[in-house]
Amino acid sequence: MSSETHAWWKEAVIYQIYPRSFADSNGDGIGDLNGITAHLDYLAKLGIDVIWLSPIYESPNDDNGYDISDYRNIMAEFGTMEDFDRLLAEAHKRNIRIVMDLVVNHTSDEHPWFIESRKSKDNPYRDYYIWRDPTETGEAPNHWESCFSGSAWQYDDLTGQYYLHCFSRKQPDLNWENSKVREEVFDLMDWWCRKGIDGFRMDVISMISKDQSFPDGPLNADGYSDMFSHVCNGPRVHEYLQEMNRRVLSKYDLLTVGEAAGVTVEEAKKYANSDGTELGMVFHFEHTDGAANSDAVWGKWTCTPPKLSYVRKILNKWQLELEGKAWGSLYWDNHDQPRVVSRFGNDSPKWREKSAKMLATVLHLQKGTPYIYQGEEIGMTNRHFSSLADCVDIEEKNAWQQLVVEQKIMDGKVMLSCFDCVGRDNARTPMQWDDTANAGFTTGEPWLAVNPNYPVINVKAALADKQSVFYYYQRLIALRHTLPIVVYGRFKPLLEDSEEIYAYQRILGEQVLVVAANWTDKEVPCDLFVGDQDEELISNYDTHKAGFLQPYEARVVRKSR
Ligand code: TEU
Ligand code: CA
Repeated sequence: MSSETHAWWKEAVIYQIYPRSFADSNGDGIGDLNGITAHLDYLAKLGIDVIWLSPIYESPNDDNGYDISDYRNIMAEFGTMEDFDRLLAEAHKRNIRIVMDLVVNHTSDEHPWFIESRKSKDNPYRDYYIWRDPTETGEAPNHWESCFSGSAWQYDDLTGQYYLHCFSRKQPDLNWENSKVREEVFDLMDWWCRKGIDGFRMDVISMISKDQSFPDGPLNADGYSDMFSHVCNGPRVHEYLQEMNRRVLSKYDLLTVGEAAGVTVEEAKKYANSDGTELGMVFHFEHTDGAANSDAVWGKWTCTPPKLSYVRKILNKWQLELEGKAWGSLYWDNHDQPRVVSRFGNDSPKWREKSAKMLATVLHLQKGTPYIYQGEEIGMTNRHFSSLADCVDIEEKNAWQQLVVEQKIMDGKVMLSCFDCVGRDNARTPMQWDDTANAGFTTGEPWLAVNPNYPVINVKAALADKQSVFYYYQRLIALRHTLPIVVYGRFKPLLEDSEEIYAYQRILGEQVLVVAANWTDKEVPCDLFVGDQDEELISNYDTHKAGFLQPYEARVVRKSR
C-alpha cells in the first residue's frame, strides 16, 4: 500500500446536489429535501458514498441559498428540520454520508447579525462585518470589483459608512478578524456536527482573511480594480483554519473540502496538508476558470472551449505537485460551472454519450476524491439562452447590466453566447428524471425552465440502456471501490505533447494502469495498447482498432511492471 495515510474520504465518490433543481416533492416547482430522500435509492444504485448538499439553510435566495439568514433552520421552500433529519437517517441507512455547504465568508443582509450591525456604529454586532468610511470625496474606500459585478462596497446612509461584499450587496462579508465571529462560526459548525452530519464543503473559504489595508490597484477598462488578489489566501487564512480545526474539525471524522477561489498549488499544500491541521482537500479553479483561458472575452466570459493542452497541463501539474504532500479533489462540474459534456466534450447527438464517458474516464482514474454533479452521470448538457429573460442567475444578470447595458464593453449577442458556454444557469436546469412533463422534476411550474432535450436525456432512459452514461459512471465508481491503485496509485503523465490524446499511468507496487482518451471526433494513432496481454478494465467502445483510438475513445488497461 502507498505510504499515504488512508481515510474514508480519500476512497469515496461524492455526488453534489443543488436541492433547488434536484426533485420537487410537493408540486411548488422548487426542489426540496423530501424530493432528495425519495431518490436516495437511485444514488445508492449509482454507488456514490457521499452527498454534498448545496446550502439548505434559511435564505432570501438572492444567490440561491449562498446568502444565509439563519444557519440553524432549513429554508422553508426546501422543507423542515424534521425533513432534514429524515434525509440524514435514510441516507445513513444506505451508507451514504451527508456533507453540508458551509457559507461563512458572508451572510445574507437579512441575517440578524447584519440587521443589528447596520443599526449604529457602536452596536455590539458592528464589527461582525467590514465597515469603512468613505474617502474625502465620499467615494467607496477603494475600487474593488465584486465577483458579481459593480463595486464591492455598498454605502449605508444610516451610519454613513460602506460595507464590503465580495459577492452581491445582499451578501455582506463577515469580519473574521473579530474573534466573536469565529466563535459564532465554530459554534454553528459544532451544532451541525452534533446532529450527525459527515462534513463540510466550505464556500470561498480562501477569502475569509482580507488584507486589512484594503489596498487599491490600477483600474481596469470597467473602472474597477482587482479585488481577488487582496482577498484570496489572505494573511491569516491558515491561522483561522487551524483554529477551526482545533475547535471543531478535529473532534469529528469529517470530510472537509475548501472551495478555494484563487488557490495555487503551493497554497493548496497548506490548506490540505497531510498533517491534517486544516482541511482534507480543496477545489481549485485553474481548469474551469474561463478567465485564464486566453480566448476569454471579458473576465470569466468566454465562448470558446479550452484546448486539451490547456486542461492537461493544469490537471497534470496538480496531480504531480500534490503527490505525497496534500490530497486533491477531482471535478469537471458543479452548480457554478457549465455542463462538462458541453464545455469540454461534444454534446451533439452523435458524440454526447461517447465524449461524456471519455471525460469521466479521464477524471475518475486520476488521484484524488472525485465529485459528480447532479445530472453529469446521465450526460446532461448546457441549455440555449435566447434572451436575458432566460437568465435567473445573479452573476449573469449583474454582468449583463454592467457590461452590456451600462458600460457597453460587450455586445448583447456575444454575452448571450458566453452565457450559452459558461453561464451558471446551465448547471441549474432541473434534473431530468423521465420524459413526462417537466422531466418528472415537478408537477408544478419549474422555478427554472427544464432543458428541452429532456425527452431524450433523462434518468429513466439511462436506467433502461445498459450502454448509458449512467452505467459507465457506475462502473468507474466500482473500480475506485475495488482497486486500491485507483485511489492510491502514483500518477505519471504520458504523451504530454499530444493535441488529441490525454494519457497517463497510475502505479502502485508492481501494478500499472494505462489510461488513454481521444479528446477529438477523429480517429487518431495510438500505440499504447499494442499487444493483448493487458487486462482491459473499462472502455467506452466494445471493439478497438489496433494502433488507433476511435473518436472520443477512452481505454483503461492494467499491466504488471
Ligand atoms: O462560488 C465562489 C466563486 O468564486 C464563484 O463566484 C465562481 O467562481 C463563479 O461563480 C464562477 O463562474 C461560491 C459558490 O459556489 C457560488 O455559487 C456563490 O455564488 C458564491 O460562492 C458566493 O457564495
Ligand atoms: Ca418543492
